[in-house]
Parts: sequence; structure tokens; C-alpha cells
Amino acid sequence: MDLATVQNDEDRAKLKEAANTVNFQSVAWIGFYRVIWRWSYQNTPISYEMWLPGDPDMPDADEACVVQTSGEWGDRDCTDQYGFFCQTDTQDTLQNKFIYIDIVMNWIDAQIYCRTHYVDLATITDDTENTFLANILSDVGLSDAWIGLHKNLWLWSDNSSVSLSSVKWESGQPDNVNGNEDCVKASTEGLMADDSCSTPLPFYCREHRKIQRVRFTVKSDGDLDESAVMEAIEKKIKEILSDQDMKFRSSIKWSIQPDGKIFQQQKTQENTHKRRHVRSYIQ
Ligand SMILES: [Ca+2]
Ligand SMILES: [Ca+2]
Repeated sequence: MDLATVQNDEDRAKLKEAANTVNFQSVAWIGFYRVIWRWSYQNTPISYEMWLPGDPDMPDADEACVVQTSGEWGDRDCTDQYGFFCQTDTQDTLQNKFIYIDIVMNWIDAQIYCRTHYVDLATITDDTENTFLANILSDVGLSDAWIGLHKNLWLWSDNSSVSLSSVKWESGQPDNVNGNEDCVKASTEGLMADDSCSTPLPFYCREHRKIQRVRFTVKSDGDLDESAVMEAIEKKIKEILSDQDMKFRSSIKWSIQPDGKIFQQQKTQENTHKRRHVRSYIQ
């Protein structure tokens, strides 16, 4: 289906089981990754960029938020405090589209402010907009203001919702050592570490698992040889599955009933005629 999502204890147990099955003891990719630069508004990727020479700078784990500074962009620590540009839902003129907020805040608070009072932090899509914002800043005699660009989002490849409180990192991770560790690997315990996406590693996939339960009745005039019956049924089911050219792995498991048995004798009148009806589930 996709790379594996390892979000909670149940997922970590499954990952460990998968590793144990093939006696794997190292680290392997899972489907967690850091979104590369995105605009706050609608999570849009960059289509136009105007970085300062040397920015975004590496290695630096913390600089995940972007300021406009004299017409160019610099990545800064998201907890730094600057004024910021919001964008409104009015697109007719740049004067109406962008608003400079002369309150210093960290990037997240600025984002909340813009989303509460306007639409979002500003998205810059071309030179005209970039120059327009640079001129506003120079008019008020300032050099730096937050814009909506950032890269501190983590996502799952299969679009599962991310719960940062329930994922588990190796101690000291994520550390983004070379400034390019945007993908995540996991130990067999499911402890995660960020690493460069171009590192060749084995990987965990997520299976698409469908369970089909089948219940059936066996009629017999004599004593039932349960294991022989089970074997015959399994053989038949495997034949059916392979006839259908199943491209995925399948497995057959018998359901054990509350009394600990697999087959149960049906209490019908026919029992008196030495006919046995047994019923079982197979899945
Ligand atoms: Ca920087
Ligand atoms: Ca790392």
C-alpha cells in the first residue's frame, strides 16, 4: 500500500514482529518525512524563491521559518521575534492583499494571528509581490519580517494524521545533521531518526489486509477426523486462491471457539442417526 506508518505502540509492535520474521536487526525507512519548504497557506510548495546567498543555510536544525529581508529570504529560528506579513482574501490589489503587522512575534504566533484576523501568513508568488513587500518594510525602516514559508512539518506518506506526541524518536533525534535529513528511519523497536532521503536503506511497507471469514458445515456419518478435514479444506482454499492469481500474500487461520475447539457438533435430530454436523470458521 505505502511505506509503513508507525504512530503508536500497536504499530511499533507490528514493526518489531515484521523485523523478527526476517531476523532483521538494523534500521529501515518508514513513511515519515519532513515536508520541504512549504507556504503556510494551503501547504503550497515553492514555485518562486528569492533566497539570500547562503540561505537556507546548512547545517542547522533550527532554522525552519523564513523572513523577508531587504527583498531576499532568510531562514531563521522559528522562535525569533519579528513583525510579519499577513495576506487577506482580497486579491484585487497588492495593497489590499498584503498587510504588514507591526507587532513582534515568533513565527507560530504570527501564523495564528494572521489566521485569526486575516487568511494566513503571506505567500509570495512572484517578483512583483516580493518587491512590494520589500518596499513596505523599507518604508517603515525595518529589515526583517516573517513570511509564510516554513519547513517544520512532519507528514506520513500514506496521509495518516500526525500525532507528534505518540511517535517515538531515538534520543537526540531528529537532529537534521547535514541540514538535509528530511526522511525517517526506524529501529526494530520503532524508534525513529531523521536521515538523508538519498541514503540507501531497506524499508517497511504497510500491507493492505483484508480478512474474509468463512463458516461452513461438514456432514459425516462416522467419527470426524478433524485434522484430515482441516487439511483438505486448506488445500482446497489454497487452490482457489492460486486459481484466481492472487498477487498478494494470503494466509489461512482457523478460529478457535470459546470452548477451545475448532469444530463444534451441531445439536440436531440427525445426531441420533449417527450423522455429525460440525461447524467451523476459517479466516
Ligand atoms: Ca539562515
Ligand atoms: Ca538524524
